[in-house]
Amino acid sequence: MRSILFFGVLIGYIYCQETFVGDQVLEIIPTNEEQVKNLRLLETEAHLQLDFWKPLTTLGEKVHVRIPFFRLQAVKIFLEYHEIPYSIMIEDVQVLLDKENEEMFFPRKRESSGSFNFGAYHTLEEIFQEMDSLAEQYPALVSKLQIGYSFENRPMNVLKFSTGGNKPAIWLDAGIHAREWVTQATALWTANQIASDYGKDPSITALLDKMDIFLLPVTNPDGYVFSYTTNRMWRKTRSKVPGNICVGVDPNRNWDAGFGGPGASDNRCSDSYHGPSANSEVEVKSIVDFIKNHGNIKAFITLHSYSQLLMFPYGYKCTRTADYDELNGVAQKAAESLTSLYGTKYKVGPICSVIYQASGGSIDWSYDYGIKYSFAFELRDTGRYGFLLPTNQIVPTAEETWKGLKTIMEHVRDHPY
Ligand code: 0X9
Ligand code: ZN
Repeated sequence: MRSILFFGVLIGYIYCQETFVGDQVLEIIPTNEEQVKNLRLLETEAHLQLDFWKPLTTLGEKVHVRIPFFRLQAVKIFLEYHEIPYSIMIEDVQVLLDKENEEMFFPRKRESSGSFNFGAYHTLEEIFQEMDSLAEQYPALVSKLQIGYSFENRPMNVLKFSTGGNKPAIWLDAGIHAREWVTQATALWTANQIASDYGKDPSITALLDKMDIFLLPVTNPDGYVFSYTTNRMWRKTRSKVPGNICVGVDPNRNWDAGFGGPGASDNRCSDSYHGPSANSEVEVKSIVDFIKNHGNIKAFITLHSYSQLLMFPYGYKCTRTADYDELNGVAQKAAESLTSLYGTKYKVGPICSVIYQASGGSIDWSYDYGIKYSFAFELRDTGRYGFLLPTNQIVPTAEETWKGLKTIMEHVRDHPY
């Protein structure tokens, strides 16, 4: 029975899913300006269909790029001709995908207890079911609200953790980029943790006695479904414009913060396309409206992967905010606490210096809107698996991230403004 099921799934997968057989992810570290220049050239060659997992920034900074199998030879010849050193980070992307699929299809539910398996990547439906079940299980603390619909009409489901009334609140979202699967999974684990810690963990109890938490585990539901069913490497939304072949907008270039500036693309086909106008993506607009209507959000935290970074504004410009010292202090403490669990090292700093200049990002908007405690995490790993983090790392990632989140939340709780 099991094997029939397995082959059924496998055949379905072969026929529907885009394959990445023979695709490699290369790590390239440019060591002089000439190499940077040549890499920029490579970047602009759309026909090569290069997928920059970690884009080119400056001299000495790592670049991670997935190269389709049929372009591999040409790209390697180019790199060798220009004496640009590279190494193979992932030998065959499809091998990792096959492993992920194998892990996914069987142990999604713990068969004996029937309870949710947090150490697996779930379908959107399963995630929504688990959110409902948390609200059922903890009716005095957890409720579900819908803040809007995605482009393809999927609900934007938020969990509210509240001991009553409308208190000042913390906003937490994950999965704005579809393929960053460990973030949606971490958010769900976190939801369960918050609910079960209330009344047991004095720190979370004190937090929830003073503040509410809003958690949006799947910010880009259309993209998530598409990455699950069709193209595991999908990043953007799935919005369509009539007459245009390229689908989707990078929802983390679509916020009204330096919109259309450096680090965003005006090419519809690019993975960092900013969209026709700020808030053009209904998913982004729904969050903006919710935050504005709420009127009392004190922290805005967003989960991305990968790279192991804890960042704060700005990304659209490279100047320090007035709150640099405080935000840097909190982030350092949070990263220290995160590292204390399993030794996972994080880099801390403003987006522009830690990762790259990028405009239209969510936490820049939230900060400029007046939400001082605005942070972005880039969860595990640093490239060994990249977006294809094995399922056995989901729970450890969530556990360590929780340490960091708690440190930030405690600071927010104890520093009202
Ligand atoms: O480029 C991004 O949007 C983020 N990196 S990712 O690899 N997850 O795509 C960086 C986010 C920085 N945050 C903002 N620009 N607000
Ligand atoms: Zn991201």
